[in-house]
Amino acid sequence: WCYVFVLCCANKTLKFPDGFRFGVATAAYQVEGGWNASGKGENIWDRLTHSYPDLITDHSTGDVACDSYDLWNTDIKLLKYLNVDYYRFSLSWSRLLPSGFATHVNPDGVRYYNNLIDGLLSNGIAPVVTLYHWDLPQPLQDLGGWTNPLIADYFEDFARVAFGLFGDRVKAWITINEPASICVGTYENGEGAPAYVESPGIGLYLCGKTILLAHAKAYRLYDNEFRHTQYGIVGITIDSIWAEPKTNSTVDVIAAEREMQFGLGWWANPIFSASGDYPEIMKVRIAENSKRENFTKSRLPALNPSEVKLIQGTFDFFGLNHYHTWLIADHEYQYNRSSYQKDKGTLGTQNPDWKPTPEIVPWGFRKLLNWVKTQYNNPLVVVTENGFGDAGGLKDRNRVIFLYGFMKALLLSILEDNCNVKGYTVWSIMDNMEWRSGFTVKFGLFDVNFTDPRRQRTPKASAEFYRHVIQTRVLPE
Ligand code: BGP
Repeated sequence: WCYVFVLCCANKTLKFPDGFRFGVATAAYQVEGGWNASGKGENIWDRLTHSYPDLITDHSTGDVACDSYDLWNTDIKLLKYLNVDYYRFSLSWSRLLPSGFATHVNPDGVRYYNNLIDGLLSNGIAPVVTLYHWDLPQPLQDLGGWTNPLIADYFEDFARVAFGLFGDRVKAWITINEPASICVGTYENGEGAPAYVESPGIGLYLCGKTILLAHAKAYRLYDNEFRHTQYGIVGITIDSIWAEPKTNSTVDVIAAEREMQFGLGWWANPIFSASGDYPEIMKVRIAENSKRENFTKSRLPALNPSEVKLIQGTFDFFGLNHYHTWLIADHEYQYNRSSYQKDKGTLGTQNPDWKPTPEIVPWGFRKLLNWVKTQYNNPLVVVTENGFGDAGGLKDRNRVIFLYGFMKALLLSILEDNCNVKGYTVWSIMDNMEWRSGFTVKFGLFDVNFTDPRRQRTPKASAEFYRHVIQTRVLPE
């Protein structure tokens, strides 16, 4: 409460521009539960948590999670309490299309999302819908997942079903959440499902091309078949750290820029830049390494001119997820195998001296927003995720410090740097199933009691803080 007090009594404030929007986010697998309810098919996170429990920190699953499958109405009450402008959630592909293919649509899945969407709208909250937030139907993984280019076509089929069913009421769509987490996480680090890495340095780039094509196909589909009747907007959400050079040596400064290009430019360059292709530095370095490793062709699959044409310009906004700043140094890896790390040639560390924790670096966020502005001609940016993870508790002081700092950085980027940022989304409205960390890491504005069958939700200090910011639309200077 003292934070709210500070806000009320501050005599100098910074005001968010008119029309600026505030929201919160979740993802289907992390909150819904109902993993096999009413016709839902199996997805890769169901498979991973059931078959390899040791890979999840607390051996938990998302079988029930926050039980939003049953408690969606309670969630709407929380959203109403915060008074957010919009709620960003994702569709469970296998709840709608149990086999992954559009051959059969599950009526109970449709009913579930219709209830949620209608409930939001009748409470004045706009639905912002992510089509894909990491829960690929298992049958598609069995075909190679995102390394198989055909998945882009099945994704397009899924998008057609979603636009057709919900597009009369959903006016903002995010095709794919965090391509880097999907491709690097799955096919390079094994952090994501299915948690095995077959071909480091190879699979992730195949995945990357499929993701770019999948996004572009869904965007073009909306343009060709839905935009003229539905009048919505479609974008992709890209995650990025801010890469701060570890020292001011030329090699570290170049390495930090390379880190940005390999992390964010990989996706944003083909979609948002005039070149319509991968960043030059990626093309050059991967081609050189591939040659040394006796490949005839670069491990980075080329985008041919018709693919460039398909992908380029497929955005109505730039969805940006941001959490951390890293100090980046130039680094040469001595592996004798292919590797993304070796291709990138960088080493990241966090600075233990950053206070109150190395995770809270608002100035990095401001630099990132400026970098996006400069690189991609000041696109309309919606921050689709930003938040702080801790071990839990209702007095979440560090989360309040985090949110205050990052919102202020964002606001200054608008007011002083002319960045075109129109929305801010907190990850997450409530504690949820944090992937491989299970329920050990909490990101919520609301606490969820996971031992209570009713999954009681309780506001934390950060919920009161965010609510107050939304109400007043100002921050103290
Ligand atoms: C994002 C995901 C969210 C959530 C969040 C947690 O990358 O889209 O689903 O898991 O990360 O943040 P962190 O990356 O700090 O673990």
